[in-house]
Amino acid sequence: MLQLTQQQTKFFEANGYLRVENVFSPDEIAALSTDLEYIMQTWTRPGRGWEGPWRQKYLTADQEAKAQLSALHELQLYSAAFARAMLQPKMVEAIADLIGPEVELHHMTLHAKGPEFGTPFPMHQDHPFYPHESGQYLDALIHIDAATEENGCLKFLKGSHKMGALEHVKIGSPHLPPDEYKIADAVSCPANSGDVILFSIHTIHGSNMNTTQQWRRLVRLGYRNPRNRQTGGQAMGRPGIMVHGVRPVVDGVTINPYGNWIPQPAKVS
Ligand SMILES: O=C(O)CCC(=O)C(=O)O
Repeated sequence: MLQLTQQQTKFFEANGYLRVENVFSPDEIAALSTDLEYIMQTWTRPGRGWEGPWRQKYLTADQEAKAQLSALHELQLYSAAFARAMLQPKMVEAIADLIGPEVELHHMTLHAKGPEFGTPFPMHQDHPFYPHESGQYLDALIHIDAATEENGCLKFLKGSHKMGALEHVKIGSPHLPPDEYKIADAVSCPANSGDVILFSIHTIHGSNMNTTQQWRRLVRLGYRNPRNRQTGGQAMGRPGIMVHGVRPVVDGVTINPYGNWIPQPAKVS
């Protein structure tokens, strides 16, 4: 069943991103929010966020010293509500409309910007973090909290996905040269709690500091068409959960459910 309208699909194809409203119900978000509070108190410690020379361009010395981000990978390992979220039908069907019919989860990551000094993100593509052969890869940002101009909503360079994979500065976290790719040229994409923003692995994006008194909590899920082979980076070689359709046979891809862990042979006494 198609989840997206023709107009939404066209917007995504032209701009490389799309905000889909009310994907998660208030009850679903309340369950995710409660579990996230527990996860953040129990399993994460705020850190400085992404490093690199871009920080001097984006932040004053005081902000640079105080900037805070809490991040954690694979929240589905910590909470059943997040395990359900990765399969949430409205979200997964919207993704299948754009890159399917087969869709495989690649990863899930929390980005929670701390209050008052919530770390910004420099302009970048997600491609250098987990490069794939084609653009048949989408990131989905579940908005646990509303994202606004003041708390650091996402900002996109419209149509930049059409440029394909770009060379990034590899000092600290991969990012694009701040003088060439300016956050001021990007379009803000504020969103409400429960909305999902979809964007291509090639879309250039970033976000400003969170200057409000509350945390800004977004969770990113990376989804690919399983025919799109990964060439390096995070979670390389790890098979993901199929969230839409069935896994096709893909040349060069072997499914090793035990990842890189090789069981030791049993001891014979
Ligand atoms: O959370 C943000 O503000 C930015 C997230 C981002 O850049 C990403 O997920 O690639």
